[in-house]
Parts: sequence; structure tokens; C-alpha cells
Amino acid sequence: MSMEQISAVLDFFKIELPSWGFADTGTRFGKFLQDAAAVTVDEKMADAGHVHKLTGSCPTVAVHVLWDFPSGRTAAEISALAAAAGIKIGSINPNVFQDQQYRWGSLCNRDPAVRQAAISHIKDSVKIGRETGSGLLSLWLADGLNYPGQADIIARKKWLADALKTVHGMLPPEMTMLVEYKPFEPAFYATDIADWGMALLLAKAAGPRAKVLVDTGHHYQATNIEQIVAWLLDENMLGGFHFNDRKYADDDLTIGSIDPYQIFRIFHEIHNHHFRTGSLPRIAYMVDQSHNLKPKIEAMIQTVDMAQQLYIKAAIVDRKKLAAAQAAEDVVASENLLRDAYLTDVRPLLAEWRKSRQLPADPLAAHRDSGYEKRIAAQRRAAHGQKGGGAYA
Ligand code: AFD
Ligand code: MN
Ligand code: MN
Repeated sequence: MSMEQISAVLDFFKIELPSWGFADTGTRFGKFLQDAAAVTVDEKMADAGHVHKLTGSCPTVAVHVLWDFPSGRTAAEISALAAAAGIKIGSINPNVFQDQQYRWGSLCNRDPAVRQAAISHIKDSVKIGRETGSGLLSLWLADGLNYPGQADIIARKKWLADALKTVHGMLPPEMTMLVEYKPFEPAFYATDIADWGMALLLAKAAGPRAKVLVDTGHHYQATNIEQIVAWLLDENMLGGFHFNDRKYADDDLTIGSIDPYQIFRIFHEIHNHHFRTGSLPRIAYMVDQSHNLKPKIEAMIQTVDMAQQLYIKAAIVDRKKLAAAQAAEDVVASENLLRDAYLTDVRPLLAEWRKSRQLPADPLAAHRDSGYEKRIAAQRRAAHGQKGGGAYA
């Protein structure tokens, strides 16, 4: 591939950052707070804008309605915060998993009043999306069961399917809804949208602007995620990704930190689809991570850099040679064509692209040299008090 082609691929590859990735996070056993972590939506937007300025590839930020649109602040105001930071609001994430009323589920709750409450929260989220100019409504439900016999699985499926159809009916023409699946957590016996098959059936039943969201952490250990991605692509039902990495469960570690080859294989299927069909549907490449130990902004810059490297590695696979090797059943040659691409050090290409776009060749070094983290740690300590340890305590 020529540098011109590589640049076109990198110009195309936009990665949406999660607002929640800049804030203090933790596990169910507690949080370790960082002074530099964002507390307000203003701070989250500033940090997301900083990462976009350094990487040139993160023009949108995903927002969580309950966490990022505090009462009294309008969608227009939050959009203006994003614009001031040089970015835009991206996907809208309703939150139908924290309120006490959702103890027995949200859209799958046996109480129609609770289902209706969840639908009206989603309706409010769609309204925010209209006002922020977002094209994506990203739905993740924590709904599920902890014990066998707890509820009727099919009754819940029917309530859910009806609700998603209602949600689809409220989408403005420019909006797509993404149905995210997850095998377990916080439900520990049966999650109502547990796998890609359920998400696919529900999305198809909901309407033509419903697609599936693949969160890479939402699969059992041995799942072949790239095979799921290839099928969803072929069905034109892949809406987008939540990228992260995992060793054991939905660990939300930084992408490629545990198994970079898996992400490479996912990206290979996307480039392969493009090679075979000449089309590349609009896919939302979004990050969904929880940076409990790493400094938030450094983790985010690492994430973008790794995603770019793996996307380019997958792009340079020689697919003409691959087709010939496959036709000849030459297993070793076929595999080596992927391995050669994966083992290619594409960092010089990335540095060249960045320089051509007036971006720092090493965004992490540029961030560390900028003093940004120290500055915001001091500002946020003054604004919110000393929260705890962290890189710039
Ligand atoms: C949690 C859930 C899911 C969701 C995300 C943002 O597991 O991935 O997309 O929160 O709401 O990670
Ligand atoms: Mn997710
Ligand atoms: Mn998750």
C-alpha cells in the first residue's frame, strides 16, 4: 500500500472516545480516585478535546445522559462545551440501569409502568440526540436474571421486543439505534440481551435503523469475535463497536493490552468485507473502557494509538495474494499473509501520517511534555478538593 493509501485509511478511521473514560471509575470493590480525573462534563469535554488535538482522530465523544447532562444544563450548552474543545457530541447512551426502579429490569420489567419509565428516559435521550446533532442512540440494558425460575424468559423477550419497536418508532430519520449485547454482569444467570443472535433478532424486529453494537469485552473467553463481525457485516447489521480488552470478563482494559492480534483479526474482517464488496458501511468505532489504574488521558492516547496501529496492520494485508493462497488451500501461505501484516511495525507510517497532518509524531510524549495533566490536577484539586492518589497527586 502506498503512503497515500495509508493516509486515506487513517483519515477515514475516526475513533469516538467515552466521556466516562476520563472520570474516576472503579470496580464493585471501590474506586481509586485521581486528582487529574474529570469530575464535571466541562472537564470531560476539555480532556476529550485535548486527546483529539494530539491524535487528530477523535472528533466525537460518547455521552451518558444521566452523567453528562446534569439537570439545569441544556443539550445546547453541552454541545457548546464540546465545540469549544474542538469536538462534537457523538453517541447518546441512555441509562436504564442505575435507578432503584430498575431492580427487576427496565424494558424487560414485568411492571408496565417501569417499562414505560425506561422508554420515556430513552425518549428524552433521543431528544437530547436531536439537539446535539447525534446520529447514534446506543442502548445497553443491564436487564437479566440471577436465578433459574426467577422470571419467564420469553415474557421478558416479548416486552423487550415491543419496547425496542417503540424506541425505533421515535428515532428521527438521521438516527440509528445500536443494540448492545453482553453475556453476564450485572445479571449472573441470564442476561436478556446475552449474545449477538439475540441482539440481531431484536434489532431486525425493531426496524431498519436498528443495528448491533459489538463490545469486544462482551464475549465468553473462546468466542471467535471476528467471525461474528464478518457475519454482521455481511448482513449489513454491524452498527459499531465498543473497544476494550479483557483477560477474564468485561474488564474494560485498554485495547490491545492483552490480545492485540484479536483486534487485528476483527479489523481484517472489516477490510476484507471492503475488499470483497467495495463497500464499507458506516461503522461507529467507539471506545468503552474504564481506566482504574492508568492516568485517564494517557490511557486514552495509548488506546487511540493502538487502534490506529492495528487498523493499519489489518489494512496492509495483501488480499489478492490471500485469495490466491486460499484458492490453492495453501494454509501456511494464507496464515502468513495475515501474520506478516500483523508483525509489520507500522509506527513509522503512523508517525509520517501524523507529521503530514501537523500532529505530534508521538502523542503520548507530546501529552507528557505539555504539562496538561499537572495543570488540570492542580485546577481540579482546587475545584473539587484533594481526591486521592494518582499520577499527579
Ligand atoms: C458498561 C457496560 C456496557 C456499556 C457501558 C457504557 O458493560 O459495556 O456499553 O457500560 O454504558 O461497560
Ligand atoms: Mn459497552
Ligand atoms: Mn461493558
